Amino acid sequence: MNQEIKTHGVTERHINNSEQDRIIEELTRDGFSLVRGCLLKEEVDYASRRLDEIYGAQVQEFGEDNIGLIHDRHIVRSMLAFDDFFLHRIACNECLLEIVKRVIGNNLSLSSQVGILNPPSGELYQTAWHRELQYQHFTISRPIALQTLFAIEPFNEVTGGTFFIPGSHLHEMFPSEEYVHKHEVQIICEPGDTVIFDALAYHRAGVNRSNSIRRAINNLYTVPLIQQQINFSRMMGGRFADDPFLSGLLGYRWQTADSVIQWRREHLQRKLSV
Ligand SMILES: O=C(O)CCC(=O)C(=O)O
Repeated sequence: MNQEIKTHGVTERHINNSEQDRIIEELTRDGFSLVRGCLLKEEVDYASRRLDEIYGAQVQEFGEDNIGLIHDRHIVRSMLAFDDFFLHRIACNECLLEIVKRVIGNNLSLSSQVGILNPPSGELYQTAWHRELQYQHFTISRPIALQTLFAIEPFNEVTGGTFFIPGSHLHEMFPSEEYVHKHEVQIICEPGDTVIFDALAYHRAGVNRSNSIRRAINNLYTVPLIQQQINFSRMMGGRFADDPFLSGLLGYRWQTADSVIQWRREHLQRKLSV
């Protein structure tokens, strides 16, 4: 039991009434929070196998050399368009989706879903510090984009668990080298655990010094002002278009209208169906 914290002259303070509140407080203050046990062991095993299979098919489709040329080696893209498991159990995971909705609102879109197959001792692009909203040096009073990073293998010092700079989503500039060395924090967690983080928080993959692949899955949720990286609704070919939430998540609802008449028709249809 923690000792009660004494304060002096404090008239406003944050009070958490649930575990979800605690995670949201940490996420908004530090820029990231660890959520334990989002997947069962058999789901972790399934995700691991399917990541390798889908990556194999994507490499075959595009060519190993071409994937290398665009620095996309060891990256699996848009798994949910190939296997509903990645839609229902990963993008819509019940441990995380409620938190995402509470923080950025119900109107949201999935900008990208990516599998990362961090190879042993391999240098991935992601080992360099970055924010997911790349080239952006602004901050914002409320989060507009969140990520969920699922550990499919153990994240630790040897496998190269992800590093974060606490509070970096609240500052426009990337900090100094001294600050980074002093304050970077490595995530240590088990398969099935997930880091939820603000897409403006600086992070990087650690270098994998183990003998095996460190797999992870990264989902980027945004307010629908931000364009999707890959058009999931087109890839889904109409599936889930009638689902009130999934039509937004997959981007059906936020498509740019082709004409004024189409825009008006869509709005009329929505009005009439309420
Ligand atoms: O693999 C990791 O630990 C981090 C991945 C990452 O930085 C990213 O996908 O943007």
